[in-house]
Amino acid sequence: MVQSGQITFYTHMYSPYCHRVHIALEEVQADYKAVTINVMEWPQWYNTKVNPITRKIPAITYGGPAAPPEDPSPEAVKLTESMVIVEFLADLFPGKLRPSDPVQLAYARLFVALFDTKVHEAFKGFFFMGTPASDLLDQLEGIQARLPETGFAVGEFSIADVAAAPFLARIMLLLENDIGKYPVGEGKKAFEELQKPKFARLMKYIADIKARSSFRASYDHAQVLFIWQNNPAIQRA
Ligand SMILES: N[C@@H](CCC(=O)N[C@@H](CS)C(=O)NCC(=O)O)C(=O)O
Repeated sequence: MVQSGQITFYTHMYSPYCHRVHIALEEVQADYKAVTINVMEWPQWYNTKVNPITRKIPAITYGGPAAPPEDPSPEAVKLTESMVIVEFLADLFPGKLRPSDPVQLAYARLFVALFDTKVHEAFKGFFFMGTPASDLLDQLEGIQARLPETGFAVGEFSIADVAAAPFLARIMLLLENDIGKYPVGEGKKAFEELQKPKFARLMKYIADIKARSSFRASYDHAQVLFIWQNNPAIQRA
């Protein structure tokens, strides 16, 4: 299959889940229109007309006749859940994002699952609840242990890296700037820990991700920093 209809991508720069879809759209070089959702004044039309299932971003509409983003055609396919959309894009653009070898594909999906469970839990714990950094660092060490000596998570760039990149970028950004509910200084301390030789492979992986054109096209460091600095959910009391 190839893209045969319009793609409207509902997103916001702060969201790591939206960022996954953005990276995938850039990787496959889809023809798409991005629509930023005002997360401070969540639009009712989004919940009723685009994503009544989870009412979360990201979402896409695919196909159907031309229509304004806030009133998509009933004929357009509506999809939500970041990795469902990423896998859909991998189907629309065969040969990209998925390794052809079934074992490597299974490993890629396992990597995604680790991010959606353990890394995400540790991310929420440290930045949103102020739990000790050790759990986050342990999870990052576990991720590092799964990486091959060189290249991306399963060699070629794949769905695994699409899933991981937004979280790794935000983890580094938040730590370096000491943003989060943990005690002052704990973020910078964890950031320094990650600069030690022990984490060299993970840091190289993150550098490779950030150098990728799909990442550069989908990430504005200053803007994401500003948004997270002002995110009320992770401000210290
Ligand atoms: N499992 C979902 C998570 C999506 C998600 O949590 N989106 C957040 C933004 S990062 C959201 O829309 N939050 C708004 C809300 O919960 O009202 C995915 O993979 O897409």
